[in-house]
Formats: sequence, structure tokens, C-alpha cells
Amino acid sequence: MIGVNTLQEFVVARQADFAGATGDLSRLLTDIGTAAKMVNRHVNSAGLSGILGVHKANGNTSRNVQGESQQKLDVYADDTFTRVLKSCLKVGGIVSEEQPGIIHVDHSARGQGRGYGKYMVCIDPLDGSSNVDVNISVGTIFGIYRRKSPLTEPAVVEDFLQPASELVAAGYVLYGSSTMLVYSTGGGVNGFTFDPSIGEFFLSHPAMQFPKEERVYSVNDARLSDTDPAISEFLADCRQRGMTARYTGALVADFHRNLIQGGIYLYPGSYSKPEGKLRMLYEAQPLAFLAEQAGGATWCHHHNLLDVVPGSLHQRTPLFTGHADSIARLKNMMHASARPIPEPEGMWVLR
Ligand code: AFP
Repeated sequence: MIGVNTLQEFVVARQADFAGATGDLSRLLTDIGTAAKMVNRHVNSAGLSGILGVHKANGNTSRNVQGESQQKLDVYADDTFTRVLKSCLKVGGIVSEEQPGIIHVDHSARGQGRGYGKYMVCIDPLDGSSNVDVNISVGTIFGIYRRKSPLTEPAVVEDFLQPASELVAAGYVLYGSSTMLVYSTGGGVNGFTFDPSIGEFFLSHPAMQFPKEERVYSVNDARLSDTDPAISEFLADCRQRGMTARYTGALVADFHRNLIQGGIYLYPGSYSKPEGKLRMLYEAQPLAFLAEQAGGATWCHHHNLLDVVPGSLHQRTPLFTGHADSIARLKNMMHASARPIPEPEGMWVLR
């Protein structure tokens, strides 16, 4: 890989590792890089460009499909990613945390190609958006599946309801003290840092792996009173081992730190809400794929999250992801728990 530097060069060079690769996925990944640069520009100047605060339509606060209020930047990021992805000939459908259903991409209608593309993109355009107004890191998360239905027809929900083990690629963008794009197509995880003076992402973190050490645990401890006591037991054990707590409220930022420093992120289900808060398609699955590629693991109270088939587009899931040793210890404690969180009924089918 000597001489490979920019995201685009790297993606294209990696394509050669896959026999019969056509370059379609490479094009899609570089388009995601382009959308990330556009969102990055807005995130960086949010305080100056009047784009802080909640988004309003007809004088009312806008809400997404899950009833959560939308920030102006949520709407901008959703708009930007969907616009760029729709122009990518290989994309046949998009689902976004901010939109109720599938966004179909019919290229033949615009005389740009034959029917619908073969890639299905799941996206959380702006993860942790409540951090924007207080100038703390936010992110974008994406996952790419190969569609199962015929290319001549609009995509169907089942094209997106696949286990994370079937992801063709996944990644995130972290808009932090510097902006990074981290992705995997299944042959390891690589990270790229954005150089704003040149306007390019450059390879800065090749072959990312969780380090040997377990240093950090990330959890919102306000969510622990109504969950499996094994989690509190696990956290006590983490402290005993000298691990420290760090939690930003943006999953991407917490995941990234834990990947670099060695740690685990926990967002459990509760007895009253066994499915937890985080979204399966837009948050949990892409990060589970990346964690595995980086030598880590992901659990969701009862299963390896990679094996779980989501039941609906906006399904939520408990999420424990990070260092493989931390996950293994947590699993053991959960298995021995006197009060496990019940499995959400009828939501998941294991392969
Ligand atoms: P928002 O995108 O609505 O801010 O949610 C962020 C998030 O899904 C994830 O990024 C955080 O880790 C988690 O929620 C924080 O949730 P709590 O506020 O309950 O800790």
C-alpha cells in the first residue's frame, strides 16, 4: 500500500483485493466521503451560520419518525447524505434514522441507468445531535447491504432487514477535534483524517485494532436503575481493574475513543423497555461490524448482535460493544444473572 494516501486512492486500491470487483462500492464509499465533507463544513461553522438549535416547520419543532425533536443540523445532514447517495448510480434504496420509510432510487426515471442500484444504505446522518449546541463531537454512521430483491423493482423492507454479518461495508464519520472517516469492507478497519486546507481525507489510522488494554467504560449511569444488576456488577469489576469512565452522549465518539484506547460502550435495555434506545440499522449494526473487524465484539443481552435479524426498519436494540475481553466478562456475568432483561418478544429471528 506504499504511496496510497487519500481516501479515494485507498478505496480504489483496496478494490483490487476483491476478485471481480467492479468499482461500484468504491464509488459509493467515495461519495459518502464527499457528503461527509459537506456536513463537516456546516458542523464546523454551526455557531456562525445560524444552524444551531431545533429545526422548525410552520412554527413547530420538527420531529423525526420516532417523535424525537430534530436539530437544524439533523435536517441538513439527512438532506445532504440522501441527496448525494441518490445521485450514486449503484444505490437502489436508502433508509435514514430521520425518515419514516425507504427512499427509493430509480435511475432509469432520470435516464441515468438501468432501474435500481444494488446497494442498500442505512444511515444515521447526525448521531448525537444534541451535542451540537454545546460544541461537543457528533458523528455519522452508515451501513451498506447488497439488495436481495430484483434490480428491476423498487427495494423492499427485507432488503434492509439483514443481520450485520451480511454487511458489505460499514463506517462512521466523527466530527471531533479533527474530522475522521473510519470504514471497513470486511478486510480490517482503516481511519482517515480530514485535512481542511486540502479538502481531502488522508489515511492516518491504518489497520485499526482494539489495543490489548481495557481502559474505558462508557455508560449513562442514569439508565442503570431499571436494568440487569449484572451490569452494575460488571462496572464495579471494571473500576476494580482500574478502568475509567468516559461518556459523551454521541455513540460515534464513545465508540471511537474505546477503539483507540481500549474500552466498552454499554446501552442496556430495561425491564420497562427491553429493546433499549439505540437503533439497530443505523447505529448498532454498522458499529458491531466494525468492532468485529477491529478484533472486538458486540452483545445485546442475549445474542451476538452480528447474528440478529432486525424485525423493522426503526427497530431499537440494547448495545454492548467494544473490547472482546470486556464483552466476554460482561456476557459471563449476564449469563449468571438472577434478573436478566427479557428478550423483546417477536422482534428478532436468529439465523
Ligand atoms: P441523539 O442522536 O438523539 O442525540 O441520540 C444519540 C444516541 O443515540 C447515541 O449517540 C448516544 O450514545 C445515546 O443516544 C445517548 O443517549 P442518552 O442521552 O440516553 O445517554
